[in-house]
Amino acid sequence: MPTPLAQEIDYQGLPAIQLRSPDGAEAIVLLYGGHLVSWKPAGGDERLYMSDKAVFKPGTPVRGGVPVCFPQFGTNGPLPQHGFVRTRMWEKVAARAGEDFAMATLRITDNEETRALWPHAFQAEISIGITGSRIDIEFEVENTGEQAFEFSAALHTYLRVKEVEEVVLEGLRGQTYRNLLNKTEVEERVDTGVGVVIDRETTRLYYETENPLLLRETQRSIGINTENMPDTVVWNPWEETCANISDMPASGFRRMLCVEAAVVRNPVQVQPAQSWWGRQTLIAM
Ligand code: TA6
Repeated sequence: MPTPLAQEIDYQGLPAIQLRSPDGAEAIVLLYGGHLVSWKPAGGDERLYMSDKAVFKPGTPVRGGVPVCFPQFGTNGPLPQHGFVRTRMWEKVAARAGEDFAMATLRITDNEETRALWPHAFQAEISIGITGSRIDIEFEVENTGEQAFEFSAALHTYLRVKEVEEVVLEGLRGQTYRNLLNKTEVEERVDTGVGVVIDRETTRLYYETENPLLLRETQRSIGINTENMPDTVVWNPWEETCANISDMPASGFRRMLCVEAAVVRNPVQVQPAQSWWGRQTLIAM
């Protein structure tokens, strides 16, 4: 039986926590960004995409894994794209391995720098829990100030796939989505396909999606469940946009599909001393 562990390591020059549950599931989360960079279910291969050209330097978002987007998703507001917590250091709150799991919790709190961008007192935590073929990624936000605030957020999960043209994302049929590629007007459609296939640049915000979603590959699948994160973003840059992303190899778009648990359409409001949480669960099959 593999030795369970929850230990601090160096990952690409950055402090990180490595988790291993007794059944052999493994994960690595960076203190930078509270960013999950690796997940291997028990007895399985890596299931998160990480770009070969990812930059591991404070200030630059890491291309792959699970970036935490908060308190703004995308460019929909005055903040930097996807907010500011993905490019800041978090601190370790807890990390342990038990009889059938391993888990870590990391925290980020407002400071002078964040208040200059977003004038609110907050505490946010990311908790990663692994066991067997399952990973739970839970994001919690507490309002520690005296004024209510509003935010949008996403767990911008980059799933690793063998060949993106061979995958089908099931569970979105009949759901309304907004095509975010159309920047000039709001273009909303209802998905009528049996499954979403990726054969072009795709950036869709699906509203209020249902559980579970299933990302099916030829030989394997991933089940995706969310709680309190009602929207789902599906992103693949495809060839041309990928060629313009400096931290992604030219063929990188073939090895990934982002299926993001998000709360975007109706931003979350948090009153003073109240908190909110959302979760994405992945099950490897
Ligand atoms: O979630 C989809 C998206 O907002 C895309 O529009 C694309 O820009 C992507 O995220 C990556 O964003 P990033 O800032 O990490 O390059």
